Amino acid sequence: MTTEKESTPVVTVEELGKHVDRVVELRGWLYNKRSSGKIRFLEVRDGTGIAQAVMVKNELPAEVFDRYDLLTQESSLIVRGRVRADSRAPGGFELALTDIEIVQIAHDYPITPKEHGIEFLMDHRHLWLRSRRQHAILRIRSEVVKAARDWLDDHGFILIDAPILTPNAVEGTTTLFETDYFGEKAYLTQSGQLYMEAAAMAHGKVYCFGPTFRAEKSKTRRHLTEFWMLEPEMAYADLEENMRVQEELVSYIVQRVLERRRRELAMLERDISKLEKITPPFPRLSYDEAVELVNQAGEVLAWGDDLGAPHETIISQRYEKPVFVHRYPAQAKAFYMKPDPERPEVVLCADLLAPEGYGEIIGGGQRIDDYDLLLSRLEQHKLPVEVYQWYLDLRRYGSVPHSGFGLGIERTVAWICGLPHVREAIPFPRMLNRLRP
Ligand code: NSS
Repeated sequence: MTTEKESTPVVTVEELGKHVDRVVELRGWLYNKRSSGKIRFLEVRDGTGIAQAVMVKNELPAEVFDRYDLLTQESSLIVRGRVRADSRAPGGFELALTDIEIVQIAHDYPITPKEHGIEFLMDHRHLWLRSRRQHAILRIRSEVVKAARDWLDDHGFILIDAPILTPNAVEGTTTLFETDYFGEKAYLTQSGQLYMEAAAMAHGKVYCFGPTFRAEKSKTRRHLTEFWMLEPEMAYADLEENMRVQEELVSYIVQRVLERRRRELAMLERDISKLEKITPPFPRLSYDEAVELVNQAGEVLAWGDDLGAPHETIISQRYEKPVFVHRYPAQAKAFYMKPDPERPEVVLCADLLAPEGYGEIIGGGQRIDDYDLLLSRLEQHKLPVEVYQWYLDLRRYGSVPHSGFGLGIERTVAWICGLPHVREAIPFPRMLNRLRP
């Protein structure tokens, strides 16, 4: 004989709609509870969502009804009950409860429904992840990564993993995390780019996706010391082609989130109409035009300097779509950027600035393909040429024009979710003053 307990199907909150009028089992945690005398409500979360379970006093054995009193916030529990469609219930379905099993009682869960300060919440990040907003953000992050990878996989790009430990600096030497590698100096990678250039010469179109590290000593809403980057690289592609790929990719990511994570965007009260406008093509602004625009807006920016956060904010607030700023002065950019043959003082690069004041989410451009020029740039930047010999080989053996870019996942997620700071766009942020939890 099978008992009711054994025969009850285990379902998720997300699937409740498929089981209307059937008795099902949910396994999860108590998010909240409230009582109005003979009717009691449990908000049960199971990872896929939160469902309301209704307990009615004279429909339940007293010992089941009384378990309500024992349940505290975040206690783990298994509930069984009949699924009902109810337009008043969050999600449209609720459970008419028939049984509760308590798995563990949680005592004094530190994150209560009252307001907490950001440092307190960050100290409890391992628990804060369970909260509604954080839950929505990380589901959107997961969709952003999946969408980006799907687009690249469907457009002929091959995933090639870059190493984390490396002797090579990519983006300047001031933000390197140094470590000892059996007596040799090694760094945590700042970018997989150089390795992707090698891989592009083997596979044509490639990308890597992984964590990258920069010892950023400034506290801003855009900087982490560990962040995830998606880095496509293409042989025989110029700056123009590079920008076309970016606008297609970014538009696809945004539209996929709109399609598959609408509930989460609503939870975050994101203005969907702003995201619906993200379609190709994106406007293009030369660095020279950007300098003019910034100075007209009353900020000071001298020709030759890189754009800072306030400058990016001014530019990105002018447009409803992400905007490319291209052809920066060589002096403001990394050693590997190819000079514009028509104007060698600028390089064939472009940053993509997200709208609504978000600023840079992508940096990229065409790479130097000439051996002598690359060597002289390495020397000018005082980089140790011997550890770049392998990279120079790419210009010795079948060098071709090639381009690529790096899309910062956290900045992209922060923009799509409408977050004020990148720290909520990554599960466990690492920043100047935060290594824990
Ligand atoms: O420094 S980048 O502009 N470019 C590169 O690293 C190239 N080597 C990428 C390439 O061409 N393959 O960084 C790229 C993006 C940038 O636009 C941001 O979105 C993100 O990486 N980024 C960061 N996100 C969070 N925190 C920090 N500190 C950070 N630095 C860059």
